[in-house]
Amino acid sequence: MSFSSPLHVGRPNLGSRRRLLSRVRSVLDRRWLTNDGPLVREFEREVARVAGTAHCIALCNATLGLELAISAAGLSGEVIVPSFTFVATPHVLLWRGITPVFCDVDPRTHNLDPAQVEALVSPKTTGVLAVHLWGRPCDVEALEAITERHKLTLLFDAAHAFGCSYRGRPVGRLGLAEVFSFHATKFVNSAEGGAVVTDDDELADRLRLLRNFGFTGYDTVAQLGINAKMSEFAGAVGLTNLESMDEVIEVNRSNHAAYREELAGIEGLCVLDFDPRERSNYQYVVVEVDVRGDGPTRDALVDVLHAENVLARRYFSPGCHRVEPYRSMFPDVGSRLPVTERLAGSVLTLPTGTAVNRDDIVKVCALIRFVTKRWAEIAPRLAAPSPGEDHRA
Ligand code: T4K
Repeated sequence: MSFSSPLHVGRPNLGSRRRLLSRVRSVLDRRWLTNDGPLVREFEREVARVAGTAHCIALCNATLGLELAISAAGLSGEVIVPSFTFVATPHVLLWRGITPVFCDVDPRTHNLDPAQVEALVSPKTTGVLAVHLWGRPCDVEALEAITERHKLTLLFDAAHAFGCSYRGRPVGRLGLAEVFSFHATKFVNSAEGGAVVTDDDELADRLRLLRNFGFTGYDTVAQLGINAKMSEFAGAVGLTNLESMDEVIEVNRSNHAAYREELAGIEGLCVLDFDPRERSNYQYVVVEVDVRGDGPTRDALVDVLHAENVLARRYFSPGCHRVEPYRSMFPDVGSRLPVTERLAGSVLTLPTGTAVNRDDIVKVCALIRFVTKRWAEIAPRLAAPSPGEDHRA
């Protein structure tokens, strides 16, 4: 049941090679490689069209996108943020000298729990940086009500949520601004890349200045800025991959359905679902492992899968509050994050995307079914393997 080559989470989806190479040739012909080139402009128009926003500011990655968004929005002091996320989310706050205040998530949605957000608002709070984890939108209405009540800025880390919707509205139009990632592992990628989208004209102007050193003209610099520009080569990859976005969503949706079908009825395993009334990108296949009786833990299951070349990931373990520098800064914060602690120890993500086919999924699920069902026999053999013995099915 083992795979001869590794099955990855995050294998890039690649669009038409012919169209990509033709775009790359056009970049070389123009000798215009970066700095607001025509392909990046076209990419921005396309992303803004999908997100339904007035502005899209393309950047070299989402981490800088988040950093520029919090800077352009004028955040300072404390910002409320989940710990159950990729470490880039709190890192950008600290990088800007802002204290991340970790808040627990809702066990059902894995997104910020609005009631707990409100309880953490202090006189130093200037904003909430919420994450649409796995592409499933936050409880935006509740977060909007809280941030309006306390006059806070609401920003969304939408790194996972390009192409998704919230109550029929495209993700992109929520809060003051939202930030997408187009990293290689995202369902639409520009190799490395990100974008801030917003309807706010002034914020968009500030972001455009910030990403280009603060230049307002040919040789005039009006303010502090940085280099966060997207190159024309990334634009070429992004535009090409955007053209096959709908097909990728269809593959992801069908892979997700296959995992649900093949893992159905396995005790202690639950595949996270997407709201069928919304548009989703199905980028992640997320499984919660709840140890029952003799069943394996999440970590034991991941170890077995890795041994068989199925490189499942423990996103997002152990939770940002448990890694440096946050662990030393806030040693006791875990006590108010019980759901985060539980999810960080029980969630795994399985390979999907266009590099994974139905046969792969059937094999992966058969392996998981075998291991969970026969764990009582397998576990002792893994703990003390005797010569010539292994756990392979
Ligand atoms: N906010 C959130 C909520 C995020 O999840 C992220 C990024 C960000 C913000 C920041 O966005 P960016 O600044 O990156 O645009 C990966 C990605 O690097 C990261 O972008 C992503 N989230 C995170 C969830 O996953 P790692 O450390 O897991 O990457 P790595 O190198 O282990 O690759 C993941 C898997 O993908 C591997 O199994 C191999 C495979 N892979 C990867 C690359 C780069 C390939 O097959 N081909 C490739 O080219 O972070």
